[in-house]
Amino acid sequence: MADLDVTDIRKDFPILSTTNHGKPLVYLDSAATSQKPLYVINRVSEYYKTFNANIHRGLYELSMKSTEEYQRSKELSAKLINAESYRDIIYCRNTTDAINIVALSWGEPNIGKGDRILITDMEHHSNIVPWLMLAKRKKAILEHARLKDKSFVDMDDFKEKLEHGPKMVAITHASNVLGTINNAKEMARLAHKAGALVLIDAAQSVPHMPVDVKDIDCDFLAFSSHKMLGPAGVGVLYGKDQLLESITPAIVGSDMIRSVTFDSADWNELPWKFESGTPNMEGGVGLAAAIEYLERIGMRRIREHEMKIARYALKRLEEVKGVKVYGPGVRDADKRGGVVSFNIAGAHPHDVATIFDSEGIAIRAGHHCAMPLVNQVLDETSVARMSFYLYNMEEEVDRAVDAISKVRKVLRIKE
Ligand code: 7TS
Repeated sequence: MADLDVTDIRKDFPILSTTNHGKPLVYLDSAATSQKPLYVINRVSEYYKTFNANIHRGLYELSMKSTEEYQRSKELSAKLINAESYRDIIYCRNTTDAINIVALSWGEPNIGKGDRILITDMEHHSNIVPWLMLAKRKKAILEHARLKDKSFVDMDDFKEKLEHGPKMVAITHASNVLGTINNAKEMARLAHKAGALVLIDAAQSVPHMPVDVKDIDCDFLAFSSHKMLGPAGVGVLYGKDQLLESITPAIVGSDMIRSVTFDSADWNELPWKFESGTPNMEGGVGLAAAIEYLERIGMRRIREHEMKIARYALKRLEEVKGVKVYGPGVRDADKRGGVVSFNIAGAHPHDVATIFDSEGIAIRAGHHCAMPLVNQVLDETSVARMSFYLYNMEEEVDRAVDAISKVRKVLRIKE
């Protein structure tokens, strides 16, 4: 497989030629949100300039064009994750919203007193809090599978907790702190054997690697457009057709209704029954462009590139004294994505991020919305994190490693 031509790719992203504090920008925070190529920017602009109209409402050409393009976006999303049909693709606001839709629409009528929900110790708040609140409302039990080597889900513990018979197993496909990529297929197989439904938080996997919902055989899967070159404000919830058919939406009104009287209402067909009110039409059109762009490059090649750059970063950081790296090590680089969290002995991660910023380098520091993982498992209050995407280069890792010396100098940390 040919390597990515990153120099060429970078030309598509105007922001990557800007400066930060007078230095060429090094953007290493794509796990928070990705940058956008001109192809996406222009497509959104074209939407506003040439076919902006509300979908499913107008009997005029503009509205038909807008409806068609929105529908096409769903077809592209379905194809990207190998879903059977656009019917199984619900657009919402983001991954957080998608998980909340499941916790409310499926969870409210299906979870009762004493029922169990199983997550893992490496979840983002978005895949903890909706379940925690549901469990509190219903007097249900939220369990979490432990980690092994502070890096991987401990499969013995996971299996043991499956024996408690959870009704829902909700797991992240890729951790936004450790970089670990979980074996979602095997975890889903085990969870189904134990009688549970399976939700995959794919916020950090769909943007970076091929993901196949039929192969994983998950019941639900969630991801966000803004982390995969698309506009913010669009999230994707995939669900198995029959399951979605059987669920009553929790949020109701507007276009999701088929018929209504003062006494009753019934729902539109899938996927529209889960989309109440005017959706983010320009966002949907932008996401379609993002998917086209990603697929033109190829998800497998993007995965290979990120694996290479993460391996390079791990190796470079290993050489620096006093730097602690979290998650799978270099030897397990094939089991991790392009997220590398680290700390420098004697330096608070917020100071690290501020000094990196003065060098033109954007990284994130904090608990990364995974507080139970960072505080209780890693035993840290905060970690610094570099995260890579298809437009990052090894030279940028070098600049980040050089910035560590600057951190030491500014904070007067001895070697
Ligand atoms: N799940 C995972 C694994 C995530 O990394 C994130 C966002 C979310 C869910 C929520 O996505 P949203 O689009 O609904 O916000 N993660 C991060 C991050 O690592 N830094 O900023 C946001």
